[in-house]
Amino acid sequence: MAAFNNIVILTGAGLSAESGLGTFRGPGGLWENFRIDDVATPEAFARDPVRVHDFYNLRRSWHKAAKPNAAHLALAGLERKHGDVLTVTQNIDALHEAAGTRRLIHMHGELERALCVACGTSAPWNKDLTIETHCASCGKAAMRPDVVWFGEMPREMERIYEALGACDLFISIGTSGAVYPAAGFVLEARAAGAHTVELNLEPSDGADLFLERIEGPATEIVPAYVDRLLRR
Ligand code: BJW
Repeated sequence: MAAFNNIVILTGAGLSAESGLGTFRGPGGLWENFRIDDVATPEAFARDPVRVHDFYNLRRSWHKAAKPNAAHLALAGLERKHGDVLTVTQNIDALHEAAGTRRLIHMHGELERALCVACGTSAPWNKDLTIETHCASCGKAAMRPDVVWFGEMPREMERIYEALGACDLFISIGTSGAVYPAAGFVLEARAAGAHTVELNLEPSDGADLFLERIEGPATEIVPAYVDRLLRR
């Protein structure tokens, strides 16, 4: 059993890269072909909802073909064997769930949910969304992807900060550290006295803030790290 009691794991797009889902930043990232200001802000949706729906419909179509990879499976195994693990993902895909992770927070929302702007109802949704899609609850055609755009409040922040304040191991995986508040979690964990580890293809923007760093593809370094943890 691992020598740590309370583990918080933060994941980002790099975790799902080897499942065929693109990252945002860097060469070949989504932001090379789409402008943040066109597709990932509430103002963009107000200005041109069709363009934003097209972006997320495309992402939903990629998502249908994606399967959890060895890193998702290793993290689900860690939760199963260790117990006190909270996974906080910035990813809107459902690959953690598909791998078997149960204690999970989607801080940036979920691709397979739709949110009614008129009545606030969030519901599972795995088809294309359009400006004509009606809310099953209030009947209005006011649906948007249930995701968190720039300038919006990420989900379940109170629960996340509480877990960070009580953790003794914080593991950050496949995230560039470019987006807040997630990029600041390492400092919260450090303030709580936790050991902090970054597992990433390359050093993130906040790499120096971590006490331990391992570089490489998630499907290699995550299963190896989890094995090591469980053997301690
Ligand atoms: C691999 C790999 C492999 C590749 N193996 N690794 C403080 C300072 C300045 C600005 C702000 C600030 N606080 C807030 C802001 C504003 C803003 C912000 O952060 N702006 C920045 C540009 C600076 N933040 C917000 O607006 C957030 N809201 C907010 O702050 O509310 C107020 C608040 C205040 C206080 C407390 C709490 C709240 C909302 C942010 C919403 C982000 N939304 C997006 C899009 C929506 C979802 C979607 O469409 O999918 O979320 S943007 C996009 O970036 C997406 C991601 O979740 C997020 C993070 O990206 P991620 O996961 O890190 O991916 P990449 O591509 O950046 O990095 C991938 C990494 O993987 C790379 O390092 C690769 O090397 C690596 N990699 N292959 C291992 N095989």
